[in-house]
Amino acid sequence: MIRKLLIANRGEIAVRIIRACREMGIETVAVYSEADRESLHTQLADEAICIGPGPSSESYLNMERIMSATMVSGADAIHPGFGFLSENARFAEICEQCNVTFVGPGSEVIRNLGNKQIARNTMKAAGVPVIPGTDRPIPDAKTGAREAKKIGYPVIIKAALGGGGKGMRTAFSPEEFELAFQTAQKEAQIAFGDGTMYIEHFVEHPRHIEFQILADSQGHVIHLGERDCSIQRNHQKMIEESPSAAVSEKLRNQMGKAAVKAAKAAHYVNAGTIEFLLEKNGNFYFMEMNTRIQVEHPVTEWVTGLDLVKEQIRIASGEALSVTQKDVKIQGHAIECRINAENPRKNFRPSPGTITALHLPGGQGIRVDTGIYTGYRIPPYYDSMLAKLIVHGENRQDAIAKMKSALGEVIIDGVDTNVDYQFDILNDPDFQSGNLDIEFLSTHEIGGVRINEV
Ligand code: MV4
Repeated sequence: MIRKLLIANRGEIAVRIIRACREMGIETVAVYSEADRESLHTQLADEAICIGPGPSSESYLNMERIMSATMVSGADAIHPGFGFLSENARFAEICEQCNVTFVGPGSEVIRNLGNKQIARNTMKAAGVPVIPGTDRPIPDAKTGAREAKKIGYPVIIKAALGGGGKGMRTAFSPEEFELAFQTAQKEAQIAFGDGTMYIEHFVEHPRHIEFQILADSQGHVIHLGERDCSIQRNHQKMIEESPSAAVSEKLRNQMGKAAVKAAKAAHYVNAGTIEFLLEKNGNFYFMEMNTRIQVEHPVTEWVTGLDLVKEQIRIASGEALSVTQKDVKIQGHAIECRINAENPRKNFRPSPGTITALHLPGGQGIRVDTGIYTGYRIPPYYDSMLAKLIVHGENRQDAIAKMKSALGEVIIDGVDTNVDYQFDILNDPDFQSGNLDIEFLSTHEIGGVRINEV
């Protein structure tokens, strides 16, 4: 039983978690930095504890301070949200040692899935399709070049502790290999303190399709269908939708089965996400597994009718899943647009400042998850996402029309936002026909802006 839960996060996801707890009768403790004294999550929680100065390293990333706040408040559980400490195996381990329920999988599971090469090998052994590549760490460029030739060009060189694109380089020919390897390895060494590398064949123009799974401590594992997250820039997703225009009922069943197999192979418990690359011909491959609740979870909530944060908390309390696989029906179509304080015309430069006027859309089939309000001052320390606008329609076309209408209503004065840019993506003929892949934003001019290839 969880009586009191501490939210080790800020912004809209902290608010989202507080709301789930309130409905479940669980007391909430917010932690906040000095820059978040006036934030919505600080005000909405039953209790709030200041854990340090604005910079994340001195507050939301500081494990000692968060554990102190947990002990002082008497919270019996921690929800880490996303980002910050959410996928930190050491933090989950400290929770375990302190007898605090971590809302997420066990620390060993987080550690093994955090190593992308171990994860790849686990999935391959379990029969989940992986991209042809190396099964063992590649120590140097010379060994790598030999392996790359066997795999076949183009190849992608990845850091074992990578993810989110850091420590990753492509090589389209043997001539490009050595420099690509050295650059990727140096970056990995600096970013993760570990230069362990592996190599895969580089899949060109795939979609990013991820499957939401739920697994309870009794061994039940189900999937909740897919999200298409192909519209992204610099590994930051911009629009997510469920279902994907590229996934038929038959393919959903195939990929869903693989996702459940992947979760079981990892001994996974709680909510998780299996990322796949999907080729035009329907071939799909495991890429990585995320062990946190994700930003884009609301699109899955809307097409399945489930509350994923409540499911996470129930699972962490040792309860069984509230549904079985055959209860899961995908209904209608949901789209999420991330609204960021940034200027697309200035290379998406973040735009902190004060919100001087605000109107957010509403009405049937429209949901806004946010922590902003009129007069809110956006601190410069954290990421630029201000709100998530989520719509639900009977089908993809209806959902697109609803999203365009909703985006058209948004007023956020005082800072630059990507709202108009989002509107222009939804207006694009290729987006509308579902003709998209992970290169979409670098192969289309959106509102006069084309994103440079990374
Ligand atoms: C790939 C790939 C193509 N082929 N692996 C991006 C971050 C990390 N999750 C792995 N990533 C990729 N791995 C092979 N073998 C292309 C990407 C990739 C990507 C994947 C999903 C969404 C956007 C992306 C943008 C660039 C590269």
